[in-house]
Amino acid sequence: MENIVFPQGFLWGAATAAFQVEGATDVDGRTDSIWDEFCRQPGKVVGGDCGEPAADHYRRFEQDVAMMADLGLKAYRFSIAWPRVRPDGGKVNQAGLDFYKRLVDSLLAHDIAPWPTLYHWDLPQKLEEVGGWANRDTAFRFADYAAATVEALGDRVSTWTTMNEPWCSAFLGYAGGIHAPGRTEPEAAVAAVHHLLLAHGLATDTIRSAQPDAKVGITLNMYPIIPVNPDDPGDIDVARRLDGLQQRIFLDPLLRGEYPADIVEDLEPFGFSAHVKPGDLDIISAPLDMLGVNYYTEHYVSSTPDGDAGPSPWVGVQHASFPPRDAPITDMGWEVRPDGLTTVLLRVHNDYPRLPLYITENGAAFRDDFSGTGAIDDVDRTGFIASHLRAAHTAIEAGVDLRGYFCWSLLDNFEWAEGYAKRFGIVHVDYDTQIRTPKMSARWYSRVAKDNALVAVS
Ligand code: IFM
Repeated sequence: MENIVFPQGFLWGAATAAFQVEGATDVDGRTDSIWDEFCRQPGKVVGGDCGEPAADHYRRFEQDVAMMADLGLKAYRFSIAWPRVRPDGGKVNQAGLDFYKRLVDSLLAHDIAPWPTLYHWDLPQKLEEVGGWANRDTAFRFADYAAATVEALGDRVSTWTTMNEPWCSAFLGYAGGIHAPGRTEPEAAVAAVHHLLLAHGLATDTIRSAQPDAKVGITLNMYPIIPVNPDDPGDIDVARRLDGLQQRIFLDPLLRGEYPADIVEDLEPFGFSAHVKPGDLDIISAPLDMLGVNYYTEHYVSSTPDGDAGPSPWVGVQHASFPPRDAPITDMGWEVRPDGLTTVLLRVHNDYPRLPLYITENGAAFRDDFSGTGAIDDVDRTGFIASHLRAAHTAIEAGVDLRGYFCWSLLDNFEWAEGYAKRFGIVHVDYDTQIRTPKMSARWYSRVAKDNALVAVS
């Protein structure tokens, strides 16, 4: 095995999200999120499943935290459920906050740093009923929710992430319709982009006012977007547009204080700039302490129509396609492209003002089988993580200020529109018994975390 050692203090963690693992969706005052409502609609989620019981993390968090400690993890990235803390987006619910206090206390007792994300897609359904993220007011409601959460947990939490992957919330949720709330309204999607960013900026200010020494960041999902035919002007233009919609429409306002001009122009037919009010970009571009990068694969795009693919999440681009190439694929159908992680990290490093980076998600769904001995030897997943850690290390050697890695996911969980069919966990969850079984990837990752170095897969 090559000698790949990570910088001293590199943070090794694992990630989950509230709706994907907690279960207990109707206890202690929690009310519906957009995902509870979306799952009830026939045909939206594979198997017709929902966030119940998920991995029952709400009731089993003590066991899960102890397991993380055994694995030697030093940080846990989880999300806080808005509909627990402010059910229906309204009054503060102490019982909801108390759950997160217990979780955070347990983490601290095990010397695991809590890394909460305030929004991982579970908008209170009542707020959706008055427009959701297409409504500017939702950004202010988010700041209220952030204020209540920071007031309750600020004495125990020092690192806050405002949002996870706003691209998914805006484009999959409001244009593609394949995530909650299932809308296929491009105009609403572009409004949502701006309001999610505004919500991030308002919450950042709220957190800093309440807790001046807090570290604040946001997590984006990033992919190299590559034209299938690099000599075809149509493919090149689709790649430009999609890169703009995937990456630059978030990175530029956050880190440069302006939206990319070409994308603003592309989105004019959908009324984008009408949502941007004086002063908004100053709020959105408040300095950050870190940026979270979620990476899974590369996207190859073409301007050639690929049949009736349904409503496009790519506003204004109907015919982008992602043809399969000659590469291994995961159970999600995603190509395994570790080099793309190096590309993404270098891109942020080179094109934007420098700030500490963390890989806040990376991992893979594969089918897992118990061997005769009752173990799960998930060689594919272990190899996936190893190859991506190598790619991350290459970026560090090239000068990228990468400070940590969170594998997705600690536990098998509810994979959104895919239901429970796809397993990303390094720990297997039997959804009938809720028995947890660390897979080979967990045992291997534990050694990596303890050694702060890549170790041989065995
Ligand atoms: O499960 C999701 C997670 O909620 C957000 N990032 C991508 C993961 C895998 O699809």
